[in-house]
Amino acid sequence: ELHYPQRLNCAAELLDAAVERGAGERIAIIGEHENWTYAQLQQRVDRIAHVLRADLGLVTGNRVLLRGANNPMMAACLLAVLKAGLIAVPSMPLLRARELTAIVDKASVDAVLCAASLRGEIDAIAALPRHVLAFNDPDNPASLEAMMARHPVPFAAHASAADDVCLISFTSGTTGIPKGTMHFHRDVLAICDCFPRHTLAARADDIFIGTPPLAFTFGLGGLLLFPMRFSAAAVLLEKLTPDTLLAAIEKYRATVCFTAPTFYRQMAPLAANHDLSSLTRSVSAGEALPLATREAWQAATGLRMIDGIGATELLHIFISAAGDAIRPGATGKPVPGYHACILDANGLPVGPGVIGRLAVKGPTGCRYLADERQNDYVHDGWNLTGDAYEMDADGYFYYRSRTDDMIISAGYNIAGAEVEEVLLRHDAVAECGVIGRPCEERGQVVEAHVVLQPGFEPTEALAVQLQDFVKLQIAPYKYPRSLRFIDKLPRTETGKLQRFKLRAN
Ligand code: 3UK
Repeated sequence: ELHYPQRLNCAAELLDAAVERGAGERIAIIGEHENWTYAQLQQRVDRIAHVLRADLGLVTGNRVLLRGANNPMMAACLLAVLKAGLIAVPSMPLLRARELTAIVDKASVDAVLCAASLRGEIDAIAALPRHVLAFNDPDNPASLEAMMARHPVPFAAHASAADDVCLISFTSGTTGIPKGTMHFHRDVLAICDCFPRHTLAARADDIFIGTPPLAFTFGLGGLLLFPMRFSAAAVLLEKLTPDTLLAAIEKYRATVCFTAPTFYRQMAPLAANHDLSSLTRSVSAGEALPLATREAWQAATGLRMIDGIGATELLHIFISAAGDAIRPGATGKPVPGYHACILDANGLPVGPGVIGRLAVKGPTGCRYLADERQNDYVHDGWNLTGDAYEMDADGYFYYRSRTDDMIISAGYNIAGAEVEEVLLRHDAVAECGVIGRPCEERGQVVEAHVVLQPGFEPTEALAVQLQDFVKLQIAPYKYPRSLRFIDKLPRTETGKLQRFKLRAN
């Protein structure tokens, strides 16, 4: 059970508290061009908070859209919005004017803080909010930096209530339409006091690194909130690739890495070129972690990966396992603080070995903006995820598929992830996505979309070889009767496969 005071400002609790406990001179943020100590970060945050309140005249509860890649100023802006008692609405860097317009409208945005390099799509919004300020733009006299220079420190944190909304986060839109979820000040602290405290055992000498954008709660937690809660350091870099992430782990001697399974899959064969001896924990989330990827990363680095399922609705990871508790193939057990169970179609709990819908209860939970799916998603404090899961007799949870991705072919239930897992073990396969293609005779047929490793040709013979490969390893009715070669899988900015796009192909 977590208990927080009724008056609680999460940014003050993370940042000011770190300085007060003596972390002021420790490095908080490591950027491409600069490092900031906790005291330096606090000064920036306080000046930005003054700009928001004094210059823009924003008042408690106003909503501020944030747009920027992972860099120190983006982090400072986020914290300043929270500290000033405003509501942060982070947006993914690759979004276009059309999608931003929908977010500005849906979240009733009052002001925008935008990295100068990403300003174009903001200016293309027809009904722009009253205030738009650019940052990372030091030479522009109208920039946020110029305005900051005119303000003193400190800024007294707004005395928020623990259950004031401070964050509106949009889901990745794996199924097409992003949904807004609202979170309280206490939720922001609660995620810091669950997964990183108990599963990661985060410490002050940790250096966090990874790819998820701060606009995605996976990145917001892993690359900003968690490190601050433990007086640790965060490396914030833009535009990482598997190669540059490996180089950055080596350069900054990072200890904890957060990224998606595809990144680990691509990094594994390159790992031998780098000294990764500093790394002690590698966290995979966002999508199911195939066993083949876990094994490849472990063979390359000696590290046992920490898989964890999280969701924007719940803010961060709620089922996971680390160290000796890891059971390959399973996501893990509920993170201390959370409870999970599996429900049948009638909403009743099922026992071990039965696939059903995953339900989760804990200190964080979903309130949808505009009530969109509230009643479908939350029953009695239990959040119903869109995931089909199975439990074993020891209480480990195994991912099977998204509930709406379960393939039903000739009466059989087939989880695409299981077929993908087998295909990924074939030397010719770099990446793959398996879907159900509607078919008159069988209802659906299993269809694999395969990206080949360099050096392999997309021939009919190879397709047959891959189909036979699957038939030999799992029940033959699961093999992909249809197999297509493609150059690249469609993914969201958060690294998730967009199966709906494969289905539309
Ligand atoms: C899927 C996983 C299997 C699952 C997220 C960590 O992904 C995050 O949030 P989203 O709202 O998506 C949630 C959905 O993604 N998923 C995530 N992790 C796993 N499936 N194994 C996993 N390890 O379908 C879930 O319902 O974009 C992840 C932290 C914060 C997050 N927001």
